[in-house]
Formats: sequence, C-alpha cells, structure tokens
Amino acid sequence: MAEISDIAKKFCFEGEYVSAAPFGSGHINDTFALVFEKNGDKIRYILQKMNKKVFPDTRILMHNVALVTEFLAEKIREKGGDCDRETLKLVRTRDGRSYYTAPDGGCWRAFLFVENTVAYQTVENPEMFEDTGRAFGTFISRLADFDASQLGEVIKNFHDTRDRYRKFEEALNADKVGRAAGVGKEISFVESRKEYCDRVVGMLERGEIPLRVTHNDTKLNNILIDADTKKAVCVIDLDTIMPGSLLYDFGDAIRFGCSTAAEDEKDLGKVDFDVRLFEAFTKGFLHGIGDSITQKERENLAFGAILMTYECGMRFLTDYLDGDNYFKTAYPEHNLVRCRTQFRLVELMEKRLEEMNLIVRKYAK
Ligand code: ADP
Ligand code: GN1
Ligand code: MG
Repeated sequence: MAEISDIAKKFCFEGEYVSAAPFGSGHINDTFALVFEKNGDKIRYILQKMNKKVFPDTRILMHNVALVTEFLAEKIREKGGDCDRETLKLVRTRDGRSYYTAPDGGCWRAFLFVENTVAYQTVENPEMFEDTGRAFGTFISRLADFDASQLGEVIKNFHDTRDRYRKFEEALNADKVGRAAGVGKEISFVESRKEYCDRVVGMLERGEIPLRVTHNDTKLNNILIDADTKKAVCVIDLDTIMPGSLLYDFGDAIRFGCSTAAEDEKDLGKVDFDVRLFEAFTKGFLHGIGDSITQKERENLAFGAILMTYECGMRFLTDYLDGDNYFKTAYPEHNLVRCRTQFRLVELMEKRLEEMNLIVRKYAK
C-alpha cells in the first residue's frame, strides 16, 4: 500500500504532517486518523481508503457523498448549526477533487475530524440511545426534499431482501469453501423465514410505503456522539445513502443498539434484546422524523427491526459460505459468529413483537 504520508500530500490539509494511525472499527473501508501541526496546535483529519470490492464505482460513490454532505451542510447552516461538526465535511484534493486515485489504483478521501466525539460500540444508557434515535429521524427528515434522482445506486439491491435471499441460495449451492455442511442449523433458520423477504420490498412495490432517501447503515458506530454531553452530533458513513425505506434505518439501528452484546459475541448467553433501549430509540426516532411518517410505516417499524436483523445475519452467513470476501474478518469463524448473534436477536424480537408494537403506538402522535 502507498505510504500514508505521500497520500496525505495530495489533500488540502492545514499544517505539517505529524503522524497517521488506523482508526475506528468499520467493516468496510480502511480508516486512518492523521495528525497535523499548525502554530503549535494539533489538527486531526480522517483519511479513508475506500473499499473497491464493495464500491467498484468510486466516481458514483463520491458523487453521492459530495452532494449529500453539501445538501446537509446547507440545511444545518439555515438552522444556525455548525456545519463542520453536524455533518461530514470533505477535504478536497489539491486539484479540487472529492477523492484521489493513487498510482496503484487505490482510491482515497478525507474528512474533517469531528473532535470530542465517540463512535460507541454499545449503548451506555437509554437517554443516549433516545438522542441517537432523534438524530437518525432528523437525518431522514432533513433529506425529505433531496432529489433522489441525483443519487447513483452505489450497491445494487442493497436492502432488497428477495435479492439477498437469492444470493444466499447461490452461495449455498456453490458451497465454494465446503462450509455448508457445518451450518445446517443456520441454513434452516434462513429458509424457515423466507416469507419475511417479500414484506417490505412488496410494500414498496405496491406503493403502500414511500421510497425515501435513507442512510441504510444506521448502526451505532456510524453516528458520532459528544463525549461530554452524550448527545448525537454527526451521522457518518454516508456511503450507502440511496433511495430506500425508513424501516431500514429504524431497523438497523435497533438491530445493533438494542443488543446487550457485541455483534461478534461468541457466548450467545450474553446476547439479549433490551426492550428499554427499543423504547428509548423509538421515542427519539418518532420525535426526530416528525409528521412525515405514514401510518403503514409506523405499523411496520417493529417488524423492520426483525427484518434488518434477519437480513444482516443472512448476509454474514452468505459471506461465510462464500469464503469471507465481503466483510472484514479477524478469524475464520468471524462471519459465522456474527450470523449467530443476529439470529439469536431475531428469535428474541419475534417473541416480543407485540410488546414492541405497543411501544411504537405509545409514542405515535
Ligand atoms: P466503514 O464504512 O468502514 O464503517 P466509517 O466511515 O464508518 O467506515 O468510519 C469508520 C470509523 O471511523 C467510524 O466508526 C468512526 O469511529 C471513525 N470516523 C469516521 N469518520 C469520522 C470523522 N469525520 N470524525 C471522527 N471519527 C470518524
Ligand atoms: C457494514 O461499513 P460498516 O461497518 O458501518 C455494512 C452494513 C452492515 C454492517 C454490519 C456497505 O457496515 O451493511 O449492516 O457492516 N456496510 C456495507 O455490522 O455493506
Ligand atoms: Mg461505518
């Protein structure tokens, strides 16, 4: 890989380069925190090598990111907010581009570092998660008048659960690395719930719920939270912004945030679904989204959480069967371990679906 200090020279960073270190725990891009020094002050930046396998068309990816960040900055400015902190701000290359292509073909981009914030891996308390819900709800409502036709489809059929099921079947039939025999239980789990895959895509197709501009990857570590106040400051990881359903954003945040254990916890005894956190997030999200949510969307919010958790488990299983080509993994069973926590959460949510629906109704206006 090219030297980070050489890559850094291509961007309009302020001050003198001091150091770089890997940063964060995303599953997709290679992220670095860079330190610069100017007049004795330290300035940090985020530098990312984008994942070419996941996002083969960097031009479309960065076209979306640049458009959305500029649109959000304008909205935040109108409200008198701090647009360098409340949304990602791209640092352009010295020739004015949104990313740099290195001689080895690697594609790099940079953002201002949002200081004094934390990307949490688990929720600390319900108040924090309520505010996260508010921030994700507000994010969708801010994008309500964004012209979706300007956005390229960076990953085709990203949350099309029918297509995800087809890809699961393909990986199973190919059984490229001979892992299928060892995961019979997980395969049956996916197959026994196949009908889930039609529900939300069906509602979208029939026009029963609206297609909106959504984030599509709303896990807790994709929102930066103020280290002191614990208020959600900035929604990050805008790579998958595309037309989608609000159920995806609500559901994915619940999938990750309401688990009492890490996504890759090996001891399933530690994985529980925290319904108090579900209530906190729901309250904040409905507040943030305001009046624009429809009755049909509200009725399906809780199911959206089950669906996104099932989909994510299915994606981890598909990648496991495929030989770990998509998600970053630290050891051979990593994707399987992740799949198992997701399926445990699905079972727990299925048992509590009625209770979850009642909570949604409690906070509906
Ligand atoms: P991935 O697609 O791999 O998940 P992300 O864009 O989510 O990559 O970035 C990975 C991590 O880097 C985040 O979870 C967060 O900890 C950190 N991060 C990303 N952008 C910023 C930023 N502008 N300021 C501070 N931290 C950031
Ligand atoms: C990936 O990029 P990151 O780590 O925030 C993935 C999401 C999954 C998530 C599971 C582009 O998110 O779809 O839900 O891992 N992002 C992409 O943790 O596939
Ligand atoms: Mg991320």
